[in-house]
Amino acid sequence: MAVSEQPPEVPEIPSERDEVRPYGDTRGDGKVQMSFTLPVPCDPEGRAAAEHFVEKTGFDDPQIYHAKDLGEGYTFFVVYASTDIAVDLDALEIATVETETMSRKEVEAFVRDEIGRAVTVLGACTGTDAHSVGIDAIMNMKGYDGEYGLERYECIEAHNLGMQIPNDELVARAVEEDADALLISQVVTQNDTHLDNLSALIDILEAEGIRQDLLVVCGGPRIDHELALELGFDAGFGADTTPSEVASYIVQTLVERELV
Ligand code: B12
Repeated sequence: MAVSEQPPEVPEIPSERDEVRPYGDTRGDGKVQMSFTLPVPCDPEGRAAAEHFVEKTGFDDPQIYHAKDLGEGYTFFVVYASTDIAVDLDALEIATVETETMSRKEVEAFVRDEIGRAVTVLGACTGTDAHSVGIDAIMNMKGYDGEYGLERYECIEAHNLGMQIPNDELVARAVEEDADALLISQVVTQNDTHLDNLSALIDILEAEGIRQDLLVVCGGPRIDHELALELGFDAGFGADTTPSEVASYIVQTLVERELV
């Protein structure tokens, strides 16, 4: 049999920015894997309920790949399904922090040249939230993801107040230390406690008449810049933020807004 010299036919790959769909087996097939728990027993009726639920949410062709009986009449499902819905990347309007990220040494040189004194930064995980690992990652000497935290920066006087810090205590410390920037971490979002807590902080700063005198930045895995702006913060940082991104934002914005 003669060997064909023609290369094998490659299916056309949709690459348009307005046709972005989930990828499963082939580009653009719209396959999605989802997981959820239903208050149903792990039996044929329960499985049918899971498939029906997925169809009602608008997905086609649900296929249950995993069903785990959790006991007490509850079942955990992993379901594969598909959708025709596509995202148009050009239509997205995204609020992002736009300062250029500098290295620690560059931040230190910037502060030396443009500010001429150390910048005071207070950080805390506030309210009832006890997840201190995020704020520690940004502030602690030992840092995060191969970078040192703000405590290591010679040009930053960093005070990490820790977890479960009441808003009014943080504000009192901010006044006492004459802080240039506050860093607030919120990880727990159950019952929207983070929204209430973050808004309450802005209210206190406004009531004290100091909101405009300093930068107020929040962060956490479910925080983004857009949400932060809506809540009256100057900036918001989400998952995988690094200390240098935060330090760069603080020092450049302090200069830009003539706060130092
Ligand atoms: C460790 C942990 C705990 C530890 C916390 C220990 C500690 N000292 O921090 C303990 C055991 C105490 C705990 C308790 C609870 N936890 Co917990 N916990 C976690 C876990 C496993 C990891 C969190 C973590 O350390 N991430 C690593 C850090 C580095 O990531 P990060 O926080 O996102 O931080 C980064 C960015 O977000 C950003 N960032 C964070 N903060 C800030 C701030 C600023 C200013 C900036 C710029 C950036 C920034 O920078 C960081 C570095 O990139 C998560 C699940 C998970 N895998 O995420 C659950 C999780 C956060 N916990 C959860 C829950 C529900 C609880 C409890 C309510 C459980 C309970 N029923 O008791 C309690 C609440 C206690 C309380 N009062 O807050 C839920 C939260 C659900 C929600 N959306 O609200 C999660 C998501 C688990 C889950 N899937 O249900 N928890």
